[in-house]
Amino acid sequence: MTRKLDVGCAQLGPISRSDSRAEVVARLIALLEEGKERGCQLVVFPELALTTFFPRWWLDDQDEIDGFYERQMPSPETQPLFDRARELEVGFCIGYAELDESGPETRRFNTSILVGPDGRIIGKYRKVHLPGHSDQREDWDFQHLEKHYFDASDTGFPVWRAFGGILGMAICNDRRWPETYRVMGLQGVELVMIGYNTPIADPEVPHHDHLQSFHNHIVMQAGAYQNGTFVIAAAKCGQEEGSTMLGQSVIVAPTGEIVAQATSMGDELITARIDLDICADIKNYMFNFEMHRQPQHYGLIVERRGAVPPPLVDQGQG
Ligand code: CDT
Repeated sequence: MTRKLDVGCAQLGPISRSDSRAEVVARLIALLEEGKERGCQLVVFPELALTTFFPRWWLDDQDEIDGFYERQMPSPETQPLFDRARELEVGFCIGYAELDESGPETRRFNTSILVGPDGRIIGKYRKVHLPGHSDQREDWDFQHLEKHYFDASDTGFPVWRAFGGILGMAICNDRRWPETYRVMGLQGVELVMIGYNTPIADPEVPHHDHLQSFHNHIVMQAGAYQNGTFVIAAAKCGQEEGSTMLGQSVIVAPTGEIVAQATSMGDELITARIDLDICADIKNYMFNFEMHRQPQHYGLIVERRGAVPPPLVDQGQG
């Protein structure tokens, strides 16, 4: 049985604060339909793909805040996307803000789901690495308030057998952390689906703004290679409410090579035929975990959170 999969990475241009779900869902369906025309079996959409990237603002109006979250998935507004996926027999992965009222306390997550070609949800992932800050920074043009708007993940990094392979998800800042890929790599992941919203201007380190694209790609190329997995990463990009968001969505091979890359700063579908069997070239050789890993030396990775340098000692003259 062949394990070749035709995949699409659906980059999205800006979404305005005032855009309705219906307007956004129409754009997603257009990309899904283009994916079908181009032979895709699976299309990956960005993080928080249904709304503008609202964590850039400290908002006071609770009704407006709640309006950025989904209380159910699919909802009446998003159902057309699921229906179209089922009609086209194209699966998808999509990120959204999730409001979970199933327990005693309301919880809010930065979430993504994997949907099969039958329109049914296969798996759900809730973002582990929430970047930015939780306090208001009034003097910044754009803040990064994910720690304010979202709760910590309770999913970890699961993987699912789907589309003939082993698939996992990560969301934006997760892609910068080697642990993200390695935890899935240890479950044999062959395709990691990522959505991202990365503002180019970072008020903490403005002298790094010119490195955003370099950092974006280097982390995913390394994660792919070191774990022998494909990566599909879809950006929400362009001038969104005055904030310039990074584009350059990519599909990365297990060798670390970029096999497709978006060239616009708007809605754009890039595609590739990926052969999941080539993951084994890496998994069975250079990064053969069973043969070469030495976990007895890696304890600090899970025991310690922050770096603790050794104490300063007088090293004498000799
Ligand atoms: N959405 C998201 O996770 N964005 C972050 C920006 C971090 S700047 C505080 C990213 O890693 O791209």
